[in-house]
Amino acid sequence: MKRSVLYFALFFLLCGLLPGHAMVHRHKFVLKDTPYTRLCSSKNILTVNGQFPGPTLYVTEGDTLVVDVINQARENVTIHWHGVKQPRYPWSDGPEYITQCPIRPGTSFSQKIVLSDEIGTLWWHAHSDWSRATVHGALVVYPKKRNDHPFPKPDAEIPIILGEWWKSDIQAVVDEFIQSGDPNVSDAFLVNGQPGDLYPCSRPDTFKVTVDHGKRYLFRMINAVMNNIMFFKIANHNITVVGSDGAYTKPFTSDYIAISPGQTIDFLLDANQRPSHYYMASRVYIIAGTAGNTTTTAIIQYTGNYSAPPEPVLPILPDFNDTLASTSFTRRLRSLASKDHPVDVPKNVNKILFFTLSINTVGGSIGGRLRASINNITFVPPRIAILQAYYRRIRGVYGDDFPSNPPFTFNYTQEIIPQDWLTPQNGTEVSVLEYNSTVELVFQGTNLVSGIDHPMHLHGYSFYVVGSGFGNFDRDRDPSNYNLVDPPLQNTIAVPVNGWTAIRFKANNPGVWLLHCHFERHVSWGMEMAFIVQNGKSPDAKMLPPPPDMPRC
Ligand SMILES: *[C@@H]1O[C@H](CO)[C@@H](O)[C@H](O)[C@H]1NC(C)=O
Ligand SMILES: *[C@@H]1O[C@H](CO)[C@@H](O)[C@H](O)[C@H]1NC(C)=O
Ligand SMILES: *[C@@H]1O[C@H](CO)[C@@H](O)[C@H](O)[C@H]1NC(C)=O
Ligand SMILES: *[C@@H]1O[C@H](CO)[C@@H](O)[C@H](O)[C@H]1NC(C)=O
Ligand SMILES: *[C@@H]1O[C@H](CO)[C@@H](O)[C@H](O)[C@H]1NC(C)=O
Ligand SMILES: *[C@@H]1O[C@H](CO)[C@@H](O)[C@H](O)[C@H]1NC(C)=O
Ligand SMILES: *[C@@H]1O[C@H](CO)[C@@H](O)[C@H](O)[C@H]1NC(C)=O
Ligand SMILES: *[C@@H]1O[C@H](CO)[C@@H](O)[C@H](O)[C@H]1NC(C)=O
Ligand SMILES: *[C@@H]1O[C@H](CO)[C@@H](O)[C@H](O)[C@H]1NC(C)=O
Ligand SMILES: *[C@@H]1O[C@H](CO)[C@@H](O)[C@H](O)[C@H]1NC(C)=O
Ligand SMILES: [Cu+2]
Repeated sequence: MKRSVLYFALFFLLCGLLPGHAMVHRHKFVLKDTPYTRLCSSKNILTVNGQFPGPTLYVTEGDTLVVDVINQARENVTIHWHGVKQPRYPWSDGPEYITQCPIRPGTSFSQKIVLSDEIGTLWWHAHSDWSRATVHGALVVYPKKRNDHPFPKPDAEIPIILGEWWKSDIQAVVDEFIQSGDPNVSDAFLVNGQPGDLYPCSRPDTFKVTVDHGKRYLFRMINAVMNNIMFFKIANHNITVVGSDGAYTKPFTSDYIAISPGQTIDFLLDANQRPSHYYMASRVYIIAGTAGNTTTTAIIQYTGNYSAPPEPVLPILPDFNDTLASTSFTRRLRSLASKDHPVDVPKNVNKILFFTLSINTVGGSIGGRLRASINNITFVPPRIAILQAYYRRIRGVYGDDFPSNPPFTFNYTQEIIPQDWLTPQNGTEVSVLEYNSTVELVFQGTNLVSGIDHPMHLHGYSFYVVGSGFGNFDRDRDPSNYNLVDPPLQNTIAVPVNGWTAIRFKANNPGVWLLHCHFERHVSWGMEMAFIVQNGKSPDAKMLPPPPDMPRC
């Protein structure tokens, strides 16, 4: 009897079912072309398991996922786990030709996704060409003790994924855009895959959330849009932001959201208004041009017996070009920095990097073919993944001379830029960081060709956003205003147009990690680079070996 109890306990222990024990979850992702109809027309899109948006995965803090990615489509694909640090295990991170070669049609790759301290909302998406337009989904990370949130317990939770729809095949859009200047703008923005009431042929499928008066809802918002920071607002309701990028934030109340592509925002909605139907709406923030007529909507619908208005109330979003609305929302994000959720901001920096972010042209004239660069280097993808070349010491794939500073200092935000500064250099360079170095990286937006915000995303890490401002970063003046007390912990941060943002992180995750703008067109133009974080001395500070089924080039 005693013995069987022991076996029983052992069984549970081994299965990881005892509370506090990390679980391994297995999933299958089948990539295939699937017909979908939007805006009155049908086309085949690349999906995971036939779903658009793709499946939501649920895990608990510290768990591990094993996802068998099976490519039954006709194109190369890779999958990235956005915001998962993958300690010492860059092999499953996903960016094409950085950490892996593509998963070719008819082949598969079993990806191990290792969570550590991430908590809240993250996501996954394709990281090859523009296939993330339709290949993406939410990754929800619960705290170890379910409902042990540092905010009031929500009665229900709702993932909200902002996306985009092109009537044409996405590959055709990319092919055309590589030949010409700017990509065609999409034909619709989406909430959870649906354009909403304001677009043709969309009304019956508009996404609806039913709420009970007096209850509280946790919205897990992901910006999976390709090329735009988005404004979002719910009519007649304030919201309380409680998390971003897989970390808690100090709660704050706002009547709108600005969210970068790549970023996630968790917020609470108290259903405390007159029972009715209300729109939630989202549209682009852009500094030049026009937003066009692009508002995507979903509906908050109270339960109960009342007469609903003929149309839900539409919220008034910030002006499409309201830079202050975008940057001031982002600047309100703060870490909890509480006893239970302390911050660990690096204080003594021993590696300082200063990266300019520019739009460029080939041939040096405005109107020439567009490129983009970091420190004046347009990234040229290698033919073999950098991680594999690094691990196997294959020479000639990349250089390790990525400059810590731009080639020369000038007024980066000045209005008139000499034409002969506009052409960048090409390169496949990495920046090498010693294990455990404490890094400060200042992004400086430039006005080359034209200034624009850049949502910068770092793989393998979360970083503290210690400061930001407009104009040129001033090394003598600006660091004294850094927030080292409760800076937000992000993996994606919008560098303001013609401004700067300073981040800090400790390089304690060895591997090859991509840094890039999360505007897809800027990546296509070359706004990316990679870090190699060297191994430390102790065995637990070294990269783990690759899995046997690593895709080959
Ligand atoms: C891009 O837009 C132009 C103008 O509307 C159109 O003629 C062209 O077919 C579009 N290209 C793709 C790939 O959809
Ligand atoms: C575009 O504008 C028209 C006219 O104002 C309006 O009826 C339509 O709903 C708008 N569509 C979107 C997506 O904003
Ligand atoms: C939202 O917050 C603003 C400012 O805090 C306040 O003036 C307004 O009354 C609030 N609205 C609702 C619907 O609670
Ligand atoms: C809803 O309210 C109306 C008027 O207040 C009433 O006539 C009707 O019976 C109610 N219906 C239900 C299902 O309670
Ligand atoms: C935004 O655009 C409108 C219309 O194009 C213009 O009148 C306004 O001055 C712009 N606002 C800003 C802050 O640039
Ligand atoms: C840089 O250029 C901007 C825009 O022309 C100007 O406002 C600013 O004063 C200049 N800064 C310096 C340090 O010259
Ligand atoms: C970028 O590099 C090219 C080639 O060396 C040079 O001509 C150009 O002036 C540089 N531009 C800037 C802004 O550094
Ligand atoms: C960089 O590569 C592009 C082609 O991708 C080429 O057109 C351009 O001339 C190259 N620039 C330099 C400075 O070599
Ligand atoms: C790295 O830093 C941590 C503290 O932040 C320290 O505990 C560890 O010993 C350091 N490791 C090395 C190899 O320097
Ligand atoms: C798919 O990936 C393989 C391996 O890297 C490469 O040789 C091939 O050119 C890729 N195909 C396309 C269409 O990019
Ligand atoms: Cu950018």
